[in-house]
Amino acid sequence: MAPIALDTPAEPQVHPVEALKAAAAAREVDLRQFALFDSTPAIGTEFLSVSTDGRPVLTIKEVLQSPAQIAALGRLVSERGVVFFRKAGITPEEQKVLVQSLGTATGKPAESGLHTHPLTLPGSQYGDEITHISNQHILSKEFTLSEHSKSYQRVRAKSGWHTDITFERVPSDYASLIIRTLPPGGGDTLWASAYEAYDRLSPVFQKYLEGLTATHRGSIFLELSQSTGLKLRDVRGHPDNNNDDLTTTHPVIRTNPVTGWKGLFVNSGFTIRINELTVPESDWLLNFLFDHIADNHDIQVRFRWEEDSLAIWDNRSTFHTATNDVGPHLREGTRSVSLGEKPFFDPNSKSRRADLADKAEAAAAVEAK
Ligand SMILES: O=C(O)CCC(=O)C(=O)O
Ligand SMILES: [Fe+2]
Repeated sequence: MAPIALDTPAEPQVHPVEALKAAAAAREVDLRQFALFDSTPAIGTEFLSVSTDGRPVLTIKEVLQSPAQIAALGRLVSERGVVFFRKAGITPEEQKVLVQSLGTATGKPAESGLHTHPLTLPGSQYGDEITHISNQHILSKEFTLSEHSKSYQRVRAKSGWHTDITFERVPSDYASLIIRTLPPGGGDTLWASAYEAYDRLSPVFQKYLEGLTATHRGSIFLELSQSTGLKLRDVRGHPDNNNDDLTTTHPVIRTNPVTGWKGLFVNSGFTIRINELTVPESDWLLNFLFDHIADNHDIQVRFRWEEDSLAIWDNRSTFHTATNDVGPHLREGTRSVSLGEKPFFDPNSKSRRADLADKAEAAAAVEAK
């Protein structure tokens, strides 16, 4: 079966082998020599700001100065889904440099830059390529949540799970977030692994999903544009991200070109339809998959923000959601989103578990010699 790549071009823009070569170069730097821990077996790695066991502390400022460490960090983020730094102390400008360099170092197409959100107002506080995240405003101080709460109301926390900007033809690879105004308590963010969500399905079900494609639409932003009269931005980090219907099609199972692993690529924020199914079948399947992501806390990590914490995630292979439990307190921050390749499914790619098992077996064989 040929790889499923949708819209144009038919072939993936980053060949997995090329991306894996770039990743192999990155492996020369082993970030595991630094003070860190894996948050859960499935997802998340956190770099410590104080070492308790003699391993050196790695700061994100040092990483930004080292092309080899940037490449290694890109690979680590893609493998672990999300990586955290405490006491990061970087500016919104540095967040932009960070995500753009992670993508470039791991082989993203030259045409893919930083995303400009469709509803970013010209002249906005942090420029076009930083999204202002706030529990009191939507995207910009002009849109208060109280005015636009109808489209933004979330009755059940689980409905907040999403992957960023999958309504774009060329969606995101890496993203970074810093919560700069902390509420007195709460406001945690959760991430879930798309690799592990795929691995939890039976082989028959996995195969079935591999043949499907889905429609993604930025409905909430279309509604906001209508209700405010604001024109959508039409060049959004890639020449192909210029459509004003904020609608596109992607494969349901996506290969991450950095790890070569398969992941589930539908999300309750933006995926509206499985194209090959009837509407009731599609609704049933999507609801099952959305629940699969939200209901399994052992494929998730929950992060408690502190002053200067930084999260960096791979949007190709994770889902995330904020926790809306801070009441009247302000919680706000800055997010930068880099664009990657056009999503593709490579039938020769592996699942995370299968690949890790093969690697463990190969390592055991070497040791036994
Ligand atoms: O506020 C948060 O914790 C997450 C917001 C979000 O979805 C994002 O930054 O992409
Ligand atoms: Fe998000």
